[in-house]
Amino acid sequence: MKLDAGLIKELAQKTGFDACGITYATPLLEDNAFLDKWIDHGKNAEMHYLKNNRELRKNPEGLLDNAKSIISVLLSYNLGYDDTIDYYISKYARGLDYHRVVKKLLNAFVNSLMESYPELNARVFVDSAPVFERAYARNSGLGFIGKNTCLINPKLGSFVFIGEIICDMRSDYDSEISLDCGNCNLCVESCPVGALSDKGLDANRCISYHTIESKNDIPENIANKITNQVFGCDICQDVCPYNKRAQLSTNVEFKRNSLIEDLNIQYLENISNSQFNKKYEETAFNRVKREKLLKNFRLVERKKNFKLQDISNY
Ligand code: B12
Repeated sequence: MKLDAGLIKELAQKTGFDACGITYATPLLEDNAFLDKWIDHGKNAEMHYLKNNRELRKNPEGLLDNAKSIISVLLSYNLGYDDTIDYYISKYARGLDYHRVVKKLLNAFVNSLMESYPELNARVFVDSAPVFERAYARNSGLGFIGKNTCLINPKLGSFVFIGEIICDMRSDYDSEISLDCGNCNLCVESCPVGALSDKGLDANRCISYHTIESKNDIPENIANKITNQVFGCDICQDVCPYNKRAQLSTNVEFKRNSLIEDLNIQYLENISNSQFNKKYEETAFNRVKREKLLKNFRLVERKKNFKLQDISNY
C-alpha cells in the first residue's frame, strides 16, 4: 500500500503548515560529499556534533528502520518585521522557540496520518537530529538552495523552518524545482564578515554562529564587524529578493514576544542564571547562557558608544 500524496498535502495544510513535499528516504550522495568536504575544511567551527553525527546523517535508515519516504514541511516565520531596533535579535528568535512549535504541529500531522494509515511507522524531526533537512526539502520540490545556503521557496522566501516525517511507506514523490540564484550575489556581497562563498557558509566567520552557538568569546576580527547583532544575524536573508516579495505568514507564535522587550544590559545584569533559564525556556534564548547574551549586549553597547564618540569628535 502506498501513501496518497494528495491526502498527505491536504492534511499538512489542515495542520497549519505552509508547504509540504515528499521524497525518497535514500542517501544523498552529492550532499554527503559536500558535507564531508565542508567538515574536513573545518567550516563547522566548534559544532562538533556535525562531525560526530555525520555518518548517521548520511542514511535515514539509521533513524528509522525500513525508511521509505521523507515528508518535508515548511512553516513560515516571515511576519513582515520592523527592524528598527537598537539591539538586533534574529527574526527566528523573536517569538516562541520554533522547535516546540514545529514539533507540536508535526506530532498533530502524524496523528492525522495514522488515522488513514494505522500501520505507518514514523518519526518526526526538526533541527536537532542528523537529517539533511535542507537537502530533503529541496528534493521534495519545496525550494532551491540559495547562495546564502538557505532553502528558498519561490513563494514563501527563506524565512521558513523545515520539519520532516521519516516513515516506512512509499508514496508518489515530488521533483526538485529548477530555479537558482542566477547572477544575484547580494547575500555574498552583503555579509559583513565574508562568511559566504561557493564553498558554502563558513561558520567560523558567521555572526549567527558566534552570537548564538559558539561557547567561546567572539574573535576580534568578527567582533569588529558586528554592529547591533546581539543574537543572530539575518543580513544574508534580508537582502534576498525572494524575501522582499515573499508571502507573509500569519503564524502568531512567531510574533515578537513581550519577553524580548525586557532584554537589555541592566535587566540581564540583575536577573540570575536560573531566573533567566526559566523565563526564556520557551523561546530560542534557551540556546544561550545569560552570561553570553550579556557579553553580546555589552559588545554592541561599546560599539554604539564608540560610534557616538566618533561623531562628536567631528
Ligand atoms: C548547523 C546549523 C547552522 C549553523 C551552520 C549553517 C549552515 N549554513 O551550514 C549556523 C549556526 C551558522 C546556523 C545558522 C542559521 N540557521 Co541553522 N541549522 C543548522 C543545522 C543544525 C545543520 C546544518 C548543516 O548541516 N550545515 C552544513 C551544510 C553543509 O549543510 P546544509 O546547511 O544542510 O546544506 C546543504 C545544502 O544546503 C547544500 N549547500 C549548502 N551550502 C551550499 C553551497 C553550495 C555552493 C552548494 C552547491 C550547496 C550547498 O549542501 C548541503 C548538503 O545538502 C540545520 C538543521 C539540520 N538538521 O539540517 C539548521 C537549519 C539549516 N538552520 C536553520 C535556520 C533557520 C538558521 C538561521 C536562519 C537561524 C539561526 N539558527 O541562527 C541561520 C541562517 C544562517 C545561514 N545562512 O545558513 C533552518 C534553515 C531554514 C532554511 N530556510 O534553510 C534549519 C534547516 C533548521 C530548521 N529545521 O528549520 N545553522
